Amino acid sequence: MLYPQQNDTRNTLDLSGFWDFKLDPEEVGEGEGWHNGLDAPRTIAVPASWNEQFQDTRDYMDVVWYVREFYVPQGWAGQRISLRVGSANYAAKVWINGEFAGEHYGGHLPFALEVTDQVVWGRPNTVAIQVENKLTPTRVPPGNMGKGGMFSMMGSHPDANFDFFPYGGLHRPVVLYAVPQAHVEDVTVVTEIEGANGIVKVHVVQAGGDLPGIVTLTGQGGVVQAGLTFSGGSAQAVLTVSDARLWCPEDPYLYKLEVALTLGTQVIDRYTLDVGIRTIAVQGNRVVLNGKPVFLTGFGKHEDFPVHGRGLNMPLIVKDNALLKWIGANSYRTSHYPYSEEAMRMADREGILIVDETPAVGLSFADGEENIQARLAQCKQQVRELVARDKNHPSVIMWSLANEPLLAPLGAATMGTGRAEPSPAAAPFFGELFDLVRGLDPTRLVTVEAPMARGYVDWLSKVDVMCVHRYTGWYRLGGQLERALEHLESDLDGVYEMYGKPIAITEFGADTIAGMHSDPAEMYSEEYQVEYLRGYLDLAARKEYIAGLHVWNFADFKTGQSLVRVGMLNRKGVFTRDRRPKMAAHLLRERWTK
Ligand code: GCB
Repeated sequence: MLYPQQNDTRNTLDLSGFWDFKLDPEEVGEGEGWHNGLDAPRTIAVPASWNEQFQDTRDYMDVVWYVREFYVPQGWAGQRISLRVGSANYAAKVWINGEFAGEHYGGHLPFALEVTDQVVWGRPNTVAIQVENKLTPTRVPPGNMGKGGMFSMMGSHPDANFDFFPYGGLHRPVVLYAVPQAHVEDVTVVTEIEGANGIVKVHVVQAGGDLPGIVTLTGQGGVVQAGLTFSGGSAQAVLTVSDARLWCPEDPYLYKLEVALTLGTQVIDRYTLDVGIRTIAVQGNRVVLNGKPVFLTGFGKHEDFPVHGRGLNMPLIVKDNALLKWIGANSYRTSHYPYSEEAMRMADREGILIVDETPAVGLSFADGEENIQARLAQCKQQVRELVARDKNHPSVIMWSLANEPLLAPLGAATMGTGRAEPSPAAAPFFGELFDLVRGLDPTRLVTVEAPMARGYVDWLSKVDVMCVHRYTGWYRLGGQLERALEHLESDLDGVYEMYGKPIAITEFGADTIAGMHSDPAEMYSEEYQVEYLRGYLDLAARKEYIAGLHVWNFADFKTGQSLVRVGMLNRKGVFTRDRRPKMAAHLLRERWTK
């Protein structure tokens, strides 16, 4: 799943802008032919969530239609044309000129449909996209789970099994793109280090032809080239870069890789890629980048901003990366779903280490085999699509297969009450996902974020880094920081004793209302957030098994309405939703930029 590219052999046409838009709560659109055009539409911006663009659509979770026209440029004649949707949340169906072109299930990951035979030339084309964002128990992530739902307990509205707002819409650009008949279909790059040399292994898939190719790597140390001979549509090359300049947070150096398919001296297709030469591993208690220990500092984040909702917001990506640098963070997790490809490219450029998470948040194992299997099928699809999309980003160091799966019954898992036996269904479920991801990508680390179980869980020893979430001092022992930290220490020592793996505390935080102060510190005040975070940082500094700290959250973010989310916000951000620092941001900066 290559990112569409514009160069001398390929073209892209970004269909971002104003689209016609209409709600279809009765789901009559397909029967009434709305794919040919909308009667009395309103105007909506793409990319963006629909929820905050109008007053009456905030909680709308059903079917909508997006329609617009486009011309195919004359210069594209003879090329293969596809329509690519960066992210349609949740399910999408696409029509071109009234003819069904394809569909996709699952938000956050791109899909492309070849439409060469459906487009017309010399007059406008119509593209219609039906998007639907229902919250159902069999989706990943799930919603409307009834009594087993984590947030339904608090009467959260909309009834999602996670706290971030379930935005809907065309969240990332819709792009029309053209490639030559014989073209580079896929490229996979794996890097290794041998002494001072970088080894760049390139695997290329060609479609629509059988041309020879050439792969060129340019950067510090000069130009390295190798020929590509295809057999059965695929070819490999191994390039050695002497005295390689390695990619790392302090020096995120990117080499330029070009793959070209050639006919004599003519280049028929070319595709270029940024390549960071780096390795990632776990050694003992440490995460090791290029053979050197790296301590993860950073955050869990969200794609979230007023009005845009979850829509691609390029200035915000730039701003957030600048704030990450300012505060001394070297990493973040794409909680709780894959972020935009633009965000991943920015991380490559800025040297930010990414824990790349699938959309599997709020998984339950208590609602029967049929539902569990339905979710497993989607988790597998999401792992495949995520690895296919992000496999070449040097920034991506770890795959996160899920966030807080409820391995044990809810009460037992979260509060330590009742029977806490882990659900037997979770072991084969995650067993399959581990096998799948390790087969697709043996080069990166893998984790499951904070499985909610008490006591030892056998299959968890498959993770490379134990990522734990702790709200001791907030949801537990709130307001009693001293006791909370004592408790936390013995709790973490216990986890380390059980698994013997490096531990990263990948969520810890306290809701904080910007501008609220108290002395002595009390919950919700800026002082309390500072003391809480300082306590965790000090503890982590004493524990050599702790390999990283991700504060929850980088910024305040939109949630559903519930008793625990004042003003529809999770306020655990160290920045406000509009990116103003709270006192805690200065504390982290002081600690992390030293
Ligand atoms: C968690 C979840 C995260 C929530 C957070 C909270 O454990 O992983 O999605 O936002 O707690 O603030 O309650």
